[in-house]
Amino acid sequence: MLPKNGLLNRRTFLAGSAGFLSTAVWASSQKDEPWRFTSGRRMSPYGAPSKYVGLERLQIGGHPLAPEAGASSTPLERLNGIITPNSLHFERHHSGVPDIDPSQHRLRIFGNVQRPVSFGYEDLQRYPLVSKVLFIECSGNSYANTLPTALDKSAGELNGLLSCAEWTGIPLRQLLEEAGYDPKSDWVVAEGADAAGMNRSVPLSLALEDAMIALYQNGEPLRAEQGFPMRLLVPGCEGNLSIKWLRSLEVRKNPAHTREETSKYTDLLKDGSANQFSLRMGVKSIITAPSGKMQLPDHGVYEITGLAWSGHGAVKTVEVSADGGRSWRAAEIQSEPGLYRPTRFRLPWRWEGQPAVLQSRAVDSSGNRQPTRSGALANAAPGFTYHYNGIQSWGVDQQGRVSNVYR
Ligand SMILES: Nc1nc2c(c(=O)[nH]1)N[C@H]1C(S)=C(S)[C@@H](COP(=O)(O)O)O[C@H]1N2
Ligand SMILES: [Mo]
Repeated sequence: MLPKNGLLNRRTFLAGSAGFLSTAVWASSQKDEPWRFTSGRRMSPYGAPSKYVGLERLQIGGHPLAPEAGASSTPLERLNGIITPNSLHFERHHSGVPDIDPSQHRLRIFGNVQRPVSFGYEDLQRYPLVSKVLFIECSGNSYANTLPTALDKSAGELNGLLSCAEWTGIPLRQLLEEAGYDPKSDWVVAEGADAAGMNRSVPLSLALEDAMIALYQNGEPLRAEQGFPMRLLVPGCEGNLSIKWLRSLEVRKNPAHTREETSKYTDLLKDGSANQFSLRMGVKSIITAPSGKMQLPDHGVYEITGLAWSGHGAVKTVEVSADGGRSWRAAEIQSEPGLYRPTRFRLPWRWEGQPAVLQSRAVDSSGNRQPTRSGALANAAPGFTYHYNGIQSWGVDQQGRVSNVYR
């Protein structure tokens, strides 16, 4: 009756068969619930997680000579749903987090425009704003899985340069139109106000299509780490393009060929050539539970769950395997699909001590399929680290210990 791979019908949980979850027991004692008998603490100006929930960004740390330059990742395995709380959004800073006084910050639009313009923070608040739920993924995300041996790390440590928020801001098109952009130009060069002066060339077509100047993140003003007072967001594209602490936009005929699009964030191929401006992030999915470094407590039914996203559209399907890719079953897509919006997928699985390799693979609305690890690395030069979207495999041994493996 039970399929050998343990994958169950996605409606099994709903069917509510008695005793299915062996964790349910009857406890009648009340004496261990002191909080029922005295008032709790009073209100607080800014909320914090329960002290029983220790949530932290992972791998916080940077360059040995300049520790403020580095990255921290989202603990994907500790979260659920699709939204990343602002305090846990991953960070990537090339020169640390600047402390910008919004009253002294301006956004300038110049170059091939009829009227160079500049906006203060307060000016931008007066525009009609739009909200979008979008992922940001660093193109260096999951690079550890391109290394020759699989590292024993958690889902967040390996793949947590990915976060998702509801961003609210002004469509960039509106500001470019106000400046009177030259339609014969092809690029907009965006620059940040951090000491790195990070700058990137954005195709004008993308800038006009759906890029935005974000002012709010999950309802509150942007966090300093995410670019306060304002950042560029180019949906679906590598995080590096979404310039934080945005101070200028120059409309130009040609790209600027900045450091971040020549020596970095390009894809070096086996034949010695390199792809430049490979901006969209490939279709990808990650099982967040059960996942690396976890321990399954007992035999029984588990929900396999994770996140899927694509820079080429919406996620269409996610399939899950428990036998390293020999057999697959469609997972339930739980969140409403949307462009560049991650989806949460779920599938019940029964584990009775059998060794297993858990995998997920996604297909997006443009027909792209997430490749296997070897497929994703097929054309890449050795040591290549950007835009890796191969299938993540989690091995489960007979003792229920889960770890990163290659298949
Ligand atoms: N000005 C500026 N913008 C920047 C960066 C930076 O260091 N400086 N880092 C980029 C990179 S590489 C990424 S992946 C994203 C990360 O955004 P986050 O820190 O909000 O997650 O911001 C991008 N924008
Ligand atoms: Mo990045």
